[in-house]
Amino acid sequence: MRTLPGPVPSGSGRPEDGVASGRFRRLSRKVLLAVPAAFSLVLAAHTTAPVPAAVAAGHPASAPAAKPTIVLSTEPEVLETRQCLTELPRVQLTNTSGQGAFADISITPEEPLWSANTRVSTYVPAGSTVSVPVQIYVPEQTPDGEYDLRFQVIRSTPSIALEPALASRKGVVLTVTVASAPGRDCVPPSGMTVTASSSQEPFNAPTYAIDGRTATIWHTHWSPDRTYLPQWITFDLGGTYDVVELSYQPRTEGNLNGTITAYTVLASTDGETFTEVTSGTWDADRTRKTAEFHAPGARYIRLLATEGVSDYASAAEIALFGQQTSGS
Ligand SMILES: [Ca+2]
Repeated sequence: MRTLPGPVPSGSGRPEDGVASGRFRRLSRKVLLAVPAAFSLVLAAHTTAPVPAAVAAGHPASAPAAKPTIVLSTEPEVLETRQCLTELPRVQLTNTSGQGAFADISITPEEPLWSANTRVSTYVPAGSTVSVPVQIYVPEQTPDGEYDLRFQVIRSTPSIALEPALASRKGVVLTVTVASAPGRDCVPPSGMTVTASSSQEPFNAPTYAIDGRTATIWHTHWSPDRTYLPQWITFDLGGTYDVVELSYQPRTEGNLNGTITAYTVLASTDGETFTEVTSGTWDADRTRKTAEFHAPGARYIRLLATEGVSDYASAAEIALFGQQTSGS
């Protein structure tokens, strides 16, 4: 056990700064790694030291450095979505102290919502905010309603200051409101079959466009030889629907290759004769795109990419919306 050297930070003016300012002694890294996270928080409670007189009097120069203090928030603060969509909210970690820290954050969506990443580990520099995107998927069977998406600090190195730690153990909750739109039910991905005119098998197969994960993508063939646009991806809906909307989530990891920038949507009743129902352009970025149209009684929907980044087509997620027709 040792007392941290160095000056106390100037602080952000938050109420917790008084807690963080030099009242704690740091546990050794060895001890921190040897005890469960919850216990380390308790230990922190027993390693507090009196506030140095200089700090209490507003003269921080002679005080030890503050323990890391991490405050959680979300962006956005509330989230509205629909069934079959993948959302990418962000959890923000603000370190209000003068000491950097590694933090492990747990991500717990209320069922049936689920997340492809349930933990995030990141380094948060002193006095900084780190914003980390997470994936949330709303499955097809999700009833309309409000759901909690909870973020909690489950461990930090060094351990975080006591009172903010308790707040972090409780966590921060992002309220996710799921509300279907009239006439725009999600066409269930579980009933779909997906094919494409070109795909890089097996890792970028067409089915990765409907698996609820943005990290998995359909991508046109790129190695060892490549194909060029136009190329298509076609959804056999497994039934007959009046389809009115297609949602397109481009890949999100930073590489925009294949992001579709010009498209045509076609519909078919037999999978052989396709009729155009709309066409348009999308921006070459990672934000989710929408195409609206009216394809009554469709069994098949085809997204034809006519232009895309680097003359490829790719998709992290595609969802279709409409109403099932009688007799299908
Ligand atoms: Ca995917």
